[in-house]
Amino acid sequence: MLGKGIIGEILGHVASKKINLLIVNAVLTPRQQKNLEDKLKIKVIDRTGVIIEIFSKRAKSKEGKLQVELAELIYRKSRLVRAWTHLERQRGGTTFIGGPGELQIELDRRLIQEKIIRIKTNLKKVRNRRNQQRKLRRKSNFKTFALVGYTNAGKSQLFNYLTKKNQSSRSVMFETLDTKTGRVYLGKNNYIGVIDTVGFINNIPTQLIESFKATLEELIYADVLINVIDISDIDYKNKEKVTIEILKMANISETKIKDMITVYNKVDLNPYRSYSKRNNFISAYTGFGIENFKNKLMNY
Ligand SMILES: Nc1nc2c(ncn2[C@@H]2O[C@H](COP(=O)(O)OP(=O)(O)OP(=O)(O)O)[C@@H](O)[C@H]2O)c(=O)[nH]1
Ligand SMILES: [Mg+2]
Repeated sequence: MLGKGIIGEILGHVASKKINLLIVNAVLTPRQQKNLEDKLKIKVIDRTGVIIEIFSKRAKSKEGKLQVELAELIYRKSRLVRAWTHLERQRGGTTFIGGPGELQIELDRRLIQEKIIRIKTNLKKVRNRRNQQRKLRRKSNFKTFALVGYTNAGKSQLFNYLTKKNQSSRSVMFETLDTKTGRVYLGKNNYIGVIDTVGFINNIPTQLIESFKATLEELIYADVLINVIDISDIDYKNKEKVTIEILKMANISETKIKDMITVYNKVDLNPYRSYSKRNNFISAYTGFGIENFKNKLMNY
């Protein structure tokens, strides 16, 4: 992935600036990561490693923590397996088979596998509990709308504005990891349920999608999805596409994706452009366009 010239350049920086960690903004195979570490003699982490690290900092609820731990373990396990085959090959020429290092890795691998199974069992309980809660919600006859979109788009801010709840909303990545549900009065005796959930990112590690099944399942059961887009972001069109890709990866049906409502948030950050309230331009911060938007939801 990186040629000799680039490696030489990085080595130069490592030496002259006393760098001790290289972060690669791409997904590395365990082998690539190991080769880089061997060459540079410093720790290397890839995009997946960084994202999982951020997730583990944000996880607060039991469910969130379990899901992140699962992602971490799956990530670590794949690295152990490759390291093991690598060691094995190195020893190929000798008669020394099954040294202590190998045994240790094998043990670690088994421990990790046991832990993975334990966490999956726990998560299954979480999913069952959620199923129960959903059934109760069904009985109330509300339509449910789930907020989806790129991390930092303003989903939680919009959720708070609509439900008058106090879901933490901050300008950091992956502030929300858990789903939260609230009720919104649309007027004329109409209520809906709104769900706030985890944000997405480009090149999301597959381990995370796999681990966040319980959370993402909420999207399968929601009646309508709302894609929240930060229109003040110059890259918003790309992010809109990323969200659709991830929804597909999370097994959301084509029709639900096709019928998704899109809202363009943060219009207050572009004060010199005039936005029409009718075209789902909103600001979850000032409240611009939200009454219009609520009226639209009433007709769903
Ligand atoms: N100016 C402005 N800022 C907003 C608006 N909506 C949200 N923000 C800010 O954008 C940042 C991110 O908002 P969040 O609501 O946490 O975003 P999120 O989509 O829930 O992000 P994740 O939980 O990470 O997926 C926060 O600092 C919000 O205050 C808006 O309409 N205008
Ligand atoms: Mg959020």
